[in-house]
Amino acid sequence: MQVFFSEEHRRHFPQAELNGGEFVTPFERPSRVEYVLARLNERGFAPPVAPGAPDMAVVRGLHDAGYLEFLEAAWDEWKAEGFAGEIIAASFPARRMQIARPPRNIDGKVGYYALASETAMTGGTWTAALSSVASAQAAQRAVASGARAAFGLCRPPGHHAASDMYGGYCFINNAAVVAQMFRNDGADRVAVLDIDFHHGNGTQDIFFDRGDVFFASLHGAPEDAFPYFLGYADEVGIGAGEGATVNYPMLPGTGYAAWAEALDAALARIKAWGAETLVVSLGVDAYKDDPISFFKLDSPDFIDAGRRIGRLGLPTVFCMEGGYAIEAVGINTVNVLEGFND
Ligand code: SP5
Ligand code: ZN
Repeated sequence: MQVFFSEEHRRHFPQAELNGGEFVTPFERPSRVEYVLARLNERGFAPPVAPGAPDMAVVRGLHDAGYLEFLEAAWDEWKAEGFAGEIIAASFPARRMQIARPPRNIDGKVGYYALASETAMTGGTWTAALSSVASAQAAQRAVASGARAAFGLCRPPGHHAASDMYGGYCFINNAAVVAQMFRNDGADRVAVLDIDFHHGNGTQDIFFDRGDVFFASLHGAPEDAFPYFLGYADEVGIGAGEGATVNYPMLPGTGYAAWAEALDAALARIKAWGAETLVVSLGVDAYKDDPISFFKLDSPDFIDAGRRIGRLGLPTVFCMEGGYAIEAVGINTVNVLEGFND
């Protein structure tokens, strides 16, 4: 399986994440991918290939124009305002406030476009986000050209990013872009399977009213887990999208038996729906020692999960999402890919 990866991810390395009222070193850090690269190499995968420039037409098709302009200019505007720190959202349009009017002031714009304040941006964030989606796109092209599967080792991740919102460490929705590219290439029905511990709120939101892209997510129940405000089982899509979204929220302490049952249910739904191609949002934060999550999967479970996904028999693009137990991230990620290859 070909792996696509850009060194440009390093340009995104904020020093701060707001966690429990303290600033900590972000859980989503550059070293995460070093462990994945090391394990891929150890376990016989071919060296990763650097992607070319991103295809911005697809990105612009899914993301709001004002949002993309904001991401590109945010750092310059933040500096011009005289702020000394990293970009961190502080003021949000909450209930009954204006959501149709982005403010002019950069501090206001940051809050307008953020869905959470834990994710800081710096001068290199936009470049890194573009390189991340470029890796996803290169993986899609490999599969569109006939490969059974490919892996976009994306960093920063993407599944929390909606058309016009960043947060949860995500800026551009890589998996959504891949799904759209398969549609543009002529696939009538594309499925996104999100196995990251966190609900893929951005992906769900982008495709919620569409009947051509199926979205299935296994995640920590919103009552208990970030992003808190989406991911309930009764969210099933709307309009043409009704029935093309399925959520499997699970409680703290969930182990592999229950998780695998949800995975099988999700895969059965994807199959019954008639998906022609599959995009996997591959987070490995369902791991038992993940520092910000509460499922109890062990490393061998990820091999089994990969096998089950592989048995669907669909052309598949994997996009890296979360996973913060740094050393195990490599093992668990490669376990999924190897299980899939079995
Ligand atoms: C891509 C991805 O996995 N994003 C996850 C973003 C989660 N950010 C907020 C997490 C807050 C968790 N706080 C729990 C601390 C437990 N020590
Ligand atoms: Zn996650």
